[in-house]
Amino acid sequence: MQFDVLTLFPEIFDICKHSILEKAQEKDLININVVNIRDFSENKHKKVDDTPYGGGAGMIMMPDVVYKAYESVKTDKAKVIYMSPQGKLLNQKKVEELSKQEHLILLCGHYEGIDQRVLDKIVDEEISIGDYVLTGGELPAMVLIDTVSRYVDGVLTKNSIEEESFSQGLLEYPQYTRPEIFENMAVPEILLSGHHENIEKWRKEKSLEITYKKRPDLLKNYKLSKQEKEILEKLKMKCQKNEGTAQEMKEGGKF
Ligand code: 4GX
Repeated sequence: MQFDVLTLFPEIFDICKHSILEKAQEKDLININVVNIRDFSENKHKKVDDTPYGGGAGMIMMPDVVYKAYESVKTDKAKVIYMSPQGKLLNQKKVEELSKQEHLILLCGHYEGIDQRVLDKIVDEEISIGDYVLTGGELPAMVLIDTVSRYVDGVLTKNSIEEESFSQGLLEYPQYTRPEIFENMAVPEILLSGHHENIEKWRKEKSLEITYKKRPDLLKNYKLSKQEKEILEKLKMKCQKNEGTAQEMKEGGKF
């Protein structure tokens, strides 16, 4: 999968040269090409921004420079994404959908944004990573590359995506490793039993419990199996008995 990033701060993307993204690039599963928009300024001072028409604070990135940067990487198959708080919120479903694209061009705005005309001309989709304001689109573009790359064939082992409960709509169960006792706390006994069926059942229960307690909203979009419904009913009963957690559950839990 090809990622081209258009940015005024290419160094930020050095983060991609580590860990899983580094290995994915070495294996040619993904390619991350970072383009410095400033290289396309024909101005003798390499100017890339100017004051807004109509007045107001800050600087706006000029359309012609951004357009030239885009033209240097565009292909017929490319999808252009503009990272912006006005975009549709990124979620795991969107991530999976984007991973099916061959070529993404990610446009990162800085300052007060980019001249609307070039956005109208080249952007296919506007995406936000959350309802807060950042100083630029670079971190959002990194988040998008990171999450989408995990879905590209060969980047992760097959199991790690399948087992991941979030992609199935639930939160993860807790994990443990050596030592067996840490600060007087033992690893749950069942995990030492070697009984795979019971371990699976325990993990499913924990996933459901954690989702119910921490993010009950996720359960609204999750189709519960008969067995899962039973587990959840038991959980609810347990919580009603326990006054302390009951309040916590009442606040969030509707299903
Ligand atoms: N999820 N930002 C874009 C530049 C900008 C300024 C004004 C339009 C108007 C963000 C987010 C985000 C900050 C990236 C502002 N664009 N991007 N940048 N949240 O906050 O994606």
